[in-house]
Amino acid sequence: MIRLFEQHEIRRQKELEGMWRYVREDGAEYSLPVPGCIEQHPQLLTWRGKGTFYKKIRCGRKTNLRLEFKGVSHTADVFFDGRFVMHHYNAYTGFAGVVKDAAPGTHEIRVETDNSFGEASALHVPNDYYTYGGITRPAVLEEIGDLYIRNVHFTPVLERGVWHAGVEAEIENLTDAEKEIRLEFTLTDPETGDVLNVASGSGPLTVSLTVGPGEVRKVRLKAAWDGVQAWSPDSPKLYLLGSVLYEGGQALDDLIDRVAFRQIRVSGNRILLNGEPIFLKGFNRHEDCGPVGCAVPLQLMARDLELMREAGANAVRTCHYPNDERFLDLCDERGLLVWEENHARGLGPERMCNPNFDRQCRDCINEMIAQHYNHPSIVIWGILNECASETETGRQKYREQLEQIRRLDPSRPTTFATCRHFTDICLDLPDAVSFNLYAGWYENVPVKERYEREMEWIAGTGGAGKPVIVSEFGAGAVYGYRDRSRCKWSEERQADVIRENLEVFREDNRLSGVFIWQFADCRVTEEEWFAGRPKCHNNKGVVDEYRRPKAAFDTVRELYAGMR
Ligand code: ADA
Repeated sequence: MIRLFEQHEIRRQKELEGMWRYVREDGAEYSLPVPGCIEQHPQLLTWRGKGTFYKKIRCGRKTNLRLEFKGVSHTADVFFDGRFVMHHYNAYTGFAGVVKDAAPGTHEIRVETDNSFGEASALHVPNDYYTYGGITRPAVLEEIGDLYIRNVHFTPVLERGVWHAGVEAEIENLTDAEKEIRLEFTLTDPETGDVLNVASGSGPLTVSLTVGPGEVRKVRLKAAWDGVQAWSPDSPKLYLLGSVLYEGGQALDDLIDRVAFRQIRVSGNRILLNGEPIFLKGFNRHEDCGPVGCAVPLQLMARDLELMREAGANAVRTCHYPNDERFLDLCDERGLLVWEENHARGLGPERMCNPNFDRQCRDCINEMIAQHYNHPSIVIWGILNECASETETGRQKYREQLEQIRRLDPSRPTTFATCRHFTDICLDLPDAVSFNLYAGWYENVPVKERYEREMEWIAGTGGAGKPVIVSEFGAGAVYGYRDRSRCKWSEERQADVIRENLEVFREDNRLSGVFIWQFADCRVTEEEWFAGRPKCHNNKGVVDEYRRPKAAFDTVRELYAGMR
């Protein structure tokens, strides 16, 4: 399943799930599931490198084909019948390409993949999580005509108590001729089937336009709608935004997305959702789940959200990369608040100066925002977790990336999680200040004291007066290891550390949110210092990699329940 709702009634869409042939660079052959991680295969448990996926598809008639991959780890070159279609880097964002005039009959899709580390890859590096390999998220094949809708963005705004929304669509003309078209946008309540009226009149919102030969044309409209119900964590009301493209009265193409009316902004040191302050009680969550690796299926995503809810959380941070859209769809439906961030973890000044760093970050941000813009659950964009925000080189990159985000989406606040305690020089740049603090774990000091020093320091920086979030805190425990001495790695010690932290944070009105590191244990790369982690896992999950709750799970449940 690609999304949690149908995206097309006109365009034909087929998911390319199933078994694909996979040939490793040394010639070894396998049959592997898509979506899936190569590491699921017993002979590929720790294998890293190049490999090629093959799939035969059938075309019933002559048509243009749009091929979309939601995630390939981490570099992909796609070919159709041997012809190059597209190149993409980064496992955590999708990409698409068009093959014009495919003939009826059998065709071959070939995807050359590479998940190795090296100079060409600035963001996928040995890290405190695992870079799996394969076609790890769904892949889709669509039949499109000569004109199609590439994307539609929906921006809700509350103006003098009335809900308006900006609608911005991107249309591509694949022909050599100029085309006259009409676009129609409708909002439907998915539960009742009722169509919402534009406040200024009845019927859908429409616009006529000309699209030049080979042009990608953008069009922007704005309207107020009647009878709108706002989206909030308690009442996550969603609507279907249907966009239809007509040429000469004939419906050629459509795109349906799910949208909602909600507004998020920062005022002073508060984050406001529809004008009301919110407090984020969250978990950091990696996409990683025992034997399925990062290719987490829908039922396990849903289970993760059930467990988070059971623990009393209302928020999740998609550390340290954009997530599978089905997870975001679930958050939209359940009213969970999401901090989504671009892909980068712990890159020092040297790695930030990799010649590919800027471009790969820019692409990741462009794709993350283009693809996830309409999710109401995303309330904050993050960048560059624990990178070199204490250096001038770092500052320039933080500034550029935050500016890029604001250009693409001024409707959401921004932040980044810093660990450059007392040395960070970038806290004036984002809308909210976030810091990772491991008092009681890496720093063997009382939490209260350490936290107060941090807050005092922030108050004297460019971050003063902004909302403050503790973006990470926690401790490690090996599941099942109980010890009455409460020693390191015991479940007891982890529960103690989390308790001490939450007891301090819950008393402090200055905070706008806290995110426990982390929801579930995840696999780490067996290289550099990460190899020292017990079981080659980051064991700070309050559930283990099989989602078995540790003692800390109940501690979180108890303390989150009593927090505002
Ligand atoms: C950092 C980092 C996380 C994780 C954590 C830890 O704060 O942001 O990705 O590595 O530390 O467990 O040490």
